[in-house]
Amino acid sequence: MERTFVMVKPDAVARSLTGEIISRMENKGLKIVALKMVKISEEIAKRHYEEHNEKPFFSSMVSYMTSRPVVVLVVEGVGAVKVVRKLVGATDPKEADSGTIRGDFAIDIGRNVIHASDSIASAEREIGLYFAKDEIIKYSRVDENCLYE
Ligand code: 3AN
Repeated sequence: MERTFVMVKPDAVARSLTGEIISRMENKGLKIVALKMVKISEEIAKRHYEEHNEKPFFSSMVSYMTSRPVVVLVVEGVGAVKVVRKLVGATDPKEADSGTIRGDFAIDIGRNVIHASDSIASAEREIGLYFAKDEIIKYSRVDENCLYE
């Protein structure tokens, strides 16, 4: 089983899209193993997006990410990193396929409703930024025998 990190971004929380976005992951067969609402600090936002710190949009992105609450999750399943990225769609919502979360609910790259880790290494780093080890819960979905061969 693989784990990935997901954030329902401030725009999506403010638009009451949290339930819809989480439902798409649950319906796919992924298991939520950690979840909380947080208002992130500037320090965490800067660490999260440190690879973009030279980009022109960095400071406006950090102020946006810290302006309102977000919902952070750890999601588990076979191939979870890739599976969630496919559910999320392309970074620019104008390019994202219909049927994906960004394709269906966003139009502007600076308000693209969701973040999901792009690799197993990023997932480990990002999970560690937002969650303590004891916040990740082991349990079974009752439909696991139907979801997996
Ligand atoms: P993804 O979130 O799909 O992994 P990244 O890592 O390239 O995409 O970008 C991280 C975040 O930076 C995006 N989710 C988006 O919110 C923001 N971003 C990327 N490019 C732009 C841009 N040109 N203008 C504004 N924000 C951007």
